[in-house]
Amino acid sequence: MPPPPPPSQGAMATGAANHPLPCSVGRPKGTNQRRRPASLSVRASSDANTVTLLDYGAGNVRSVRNAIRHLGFNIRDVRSPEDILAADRLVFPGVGAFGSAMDVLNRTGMADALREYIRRDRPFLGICLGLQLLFDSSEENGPVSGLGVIPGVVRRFDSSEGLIVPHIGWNALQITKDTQLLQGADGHHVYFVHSYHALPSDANRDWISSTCNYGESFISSISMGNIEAVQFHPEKSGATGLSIFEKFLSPNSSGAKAPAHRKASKLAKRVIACLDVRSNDNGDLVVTKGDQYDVRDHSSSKEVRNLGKPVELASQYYIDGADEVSFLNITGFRAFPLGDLPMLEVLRCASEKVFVPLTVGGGIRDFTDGSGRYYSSLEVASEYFRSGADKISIGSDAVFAAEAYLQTGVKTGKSSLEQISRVYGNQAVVVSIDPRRVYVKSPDEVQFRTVKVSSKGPLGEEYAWYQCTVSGGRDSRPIGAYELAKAVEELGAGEILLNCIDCDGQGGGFDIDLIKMVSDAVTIPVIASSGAGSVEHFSEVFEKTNASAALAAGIFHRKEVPILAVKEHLVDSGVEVRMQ
Ligand code: 1PR
Repeated sequence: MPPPPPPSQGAMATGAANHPLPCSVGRPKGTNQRRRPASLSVRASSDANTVTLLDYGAGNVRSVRNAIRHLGFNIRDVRSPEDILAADRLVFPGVGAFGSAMDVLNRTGMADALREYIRRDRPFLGICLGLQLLFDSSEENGPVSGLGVIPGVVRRFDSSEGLIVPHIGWNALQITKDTQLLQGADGHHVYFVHSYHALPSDANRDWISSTCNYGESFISSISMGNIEAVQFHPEKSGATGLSIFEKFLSPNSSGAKAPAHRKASKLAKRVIACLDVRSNDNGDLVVTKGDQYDVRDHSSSKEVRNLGKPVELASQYYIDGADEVSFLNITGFRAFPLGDLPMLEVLRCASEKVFVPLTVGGGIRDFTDGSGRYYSSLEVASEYFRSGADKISIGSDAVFAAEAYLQTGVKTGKSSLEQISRVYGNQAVVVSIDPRRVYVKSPDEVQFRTVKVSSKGPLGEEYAWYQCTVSGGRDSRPIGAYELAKAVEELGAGEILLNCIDCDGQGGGFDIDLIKMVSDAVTIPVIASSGAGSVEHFSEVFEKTNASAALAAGIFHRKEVPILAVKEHLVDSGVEVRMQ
């Protein structure tokens, strides 16, 4: 298995360059031709149809490749500095940490080639770290010198006042310069994931084409002649992002987005569609859905409920406006996940069609297979990233890591959580918590954090603590959701997916007591999950808690509530969301 990329400060952890089999899902039978979007005309020469990609090997840029191909273009990879100078159109999706990226660019002679290419004003699009590297220097593990094309410095967001860092999610651009690239993007949200940002100053003012506000104003894009760069991820920004990409790849395209119905002004609350995936009794990989984690039908057949095909549903939710899609391989704890090749294929195919972030979880842990071969959790996660995941989610293994940490007070650096967040950045690591409510008469009865519950327990109990479980709710552990959340934040989690077994599949609303307790306790984003049954449940969770996102499964799979209805209701309730 190839080695993983070096640490990433904020660039997305994306899948690998190539995969062996073309994804046939959704293509005409008997062909693996990619479908050309209707808005693109057929190009006369193959060169006009080819874009050069600078993937300097520090990480995986699968999502960028998928977006370029989706728009009907071929990719030519840079192998030497000469390839940069020969490019007609160059895309530079920076991945990894600033310092290591500059090391590679300097060592290979690509830094000089890039400077020369930019000096010649040749078409260039930098993405995320690809924007930051243009500046004089970065404070990331530094100061470290950058390419020095644009005056200014790159600095970390200041979390000392409680600002949630990394900046993850859909935020609004303040467009300051009339550019072709951002035409039509005004008023739309685009997807950011980063901890460092370039600071606007008098010296770089002429370069700035948009800024964004998150705690402070930072540079979200630059434009000068043919040189463009964006801090956000157009390849993960849905139709708005693809339209921006298309305008760079095909400057005469009419890929302009329609004006936004409602103007984006700040970081949006996210609505996430979740697909619990497992094999049914016939061995087919299906999307299933449990009642309090029981996914078998209550009829005499006791079959695993089958609510659809994973790639088809994920693609539909993307079209319907989901801000993210999560796949949870719910039996991953039983078997070796890398043995589950259909799951990896699902991810590969979904990532070719879904241009918003994809999370995958289930079975991320160290594993020794039948022949004695040892696989680290990092290798498992790397395979998920290579297959198209932007984030991975850890359940059971994070509980064991947190328990050990709380017992000893020592961060060993060896847990899956610590290793994966060190290598891919904490923005790429979600911890999924599966707690069950335990009522108590008084907080003194337990050593774990309790809440005064909104509805009393069966014996009139006024308090509850939330006991964490592993193996899909099968085994209860001696740790509460509050304690777990705080511990995993310290160990490097970038986000928490907060389920509640009691509410799962019940449609009675999110567990507000639990979500408020946890989202008040941590400074990383919390995704509220389990129990959504109506649009009002979404506005309630955003009004009463600090959740950054709300996730639902059953109501979307059973087509009871469309994603659009959720978003329109949130807008009417004064909650900012991304509208397509
Ligand atoms: O422990 O690292 O292998 O990860 C396993 C992952 O699989 C965990 O994220 C765990 O939450 C999930 N999982 C395991 N068993 C089940 C099950 O249902 N039997 N699904 C399961 C968890 C919960 C939610 C669900 C929401 C929303 N599903 O993700 O989608 O509760 O549902 P709703 O809107 O219908 O109420 P590991």
